[in-house]
Amino acid sequence: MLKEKILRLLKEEGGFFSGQKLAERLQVSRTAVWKAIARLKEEGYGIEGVQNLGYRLSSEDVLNESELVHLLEARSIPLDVIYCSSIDSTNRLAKELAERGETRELLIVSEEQTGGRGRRGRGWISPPEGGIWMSLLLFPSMESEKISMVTLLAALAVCEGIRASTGLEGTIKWPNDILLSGKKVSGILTEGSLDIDGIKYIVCGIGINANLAALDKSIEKTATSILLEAKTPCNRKDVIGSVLTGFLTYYRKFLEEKNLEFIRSKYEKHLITKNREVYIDGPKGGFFAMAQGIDEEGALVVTDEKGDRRRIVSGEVSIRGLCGYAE
Ligand code: BTX
Repeated sequence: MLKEKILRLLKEEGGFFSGQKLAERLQVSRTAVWKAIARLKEEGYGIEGVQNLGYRLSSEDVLNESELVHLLEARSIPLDVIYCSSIDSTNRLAKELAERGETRELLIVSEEQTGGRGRRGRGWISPPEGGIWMSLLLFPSMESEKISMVTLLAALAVCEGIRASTGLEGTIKWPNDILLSGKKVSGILTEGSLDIDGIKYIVCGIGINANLAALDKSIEKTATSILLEAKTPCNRKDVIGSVLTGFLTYYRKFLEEKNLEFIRSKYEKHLITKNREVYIDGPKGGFFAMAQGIDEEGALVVTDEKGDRRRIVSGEVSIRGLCGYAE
């Protein structure tokens, strides 16, 4: 297609490419070039047009199927891609596809989610333009008790991926939140489906507030975005590529090792809860404790007020002095 050819030439050129030269090179009229440029702009590519100089690609922070396929090829990431401009929830779609017989490992990315999901029935606000809302559909051969450990692998990969692609140092709030300056920039929701033989599939959903210039009123005190922290937009494809590369490396190793010992010290290095007083709100009531670290199964290890060591496998953990004691 003409617009793809123009995009490739603009990417290769780096600087300005005159409309006349583009038309000659591609043997089309200048009107056709102009129309194709207009379509690329509609798709979100930043294209600057300057009289006597021509066109220049000023921003290519666009997620679409061909950009994502190219990204995965360039990074040798062996996943098939589904891209949606808008969907209720990428996790929901991944599960629907698996239930309908999908057998490929998939990456599903949407520019917007209208019904993004968090844990325990909570929502995940996923506006268009600037977010990274994605799910991985995977078919691991492992015991069902290990599904929640995948969340910890993803949290570490997100934290490290954000640092590799933007330089920002994040922290992890056990088990599934990634924070920048103490505010939530990313959340992870891992879901699984079981049958009598074990795990049928898992879906690991990752939401990252990447280039969101403003946050919904309901979360503005507790959440942030890469753009707000770095004061400059990130390249979302770089972030996705770094996160996926890290995640798949950890995930494959985890399938061999079958526990989290190999990431424990790295995870703990980013763990904001470590050596902090926390409040654990569990199904049997809440209590205060000092958080130590994680064990090889991904449980949070704490010492309670009586000095007893306890393993927390589920429940909400909040940290004194960080967004109050609320979730
Ligand atoms: P969570 O239950 O730990 O966090 C949900 C809570 O986080 C909400 O109740 C709200 O307070 C807050 N919140 C909502 N939206 C945002 C946001 N954009 N940024 C920061 N805080 C927010 C976390 O659940 C798991 C989130 C997974 C999201 C991904 S996106 C792709 C995939 N598809 C899908 O539907 N969910 C996952």
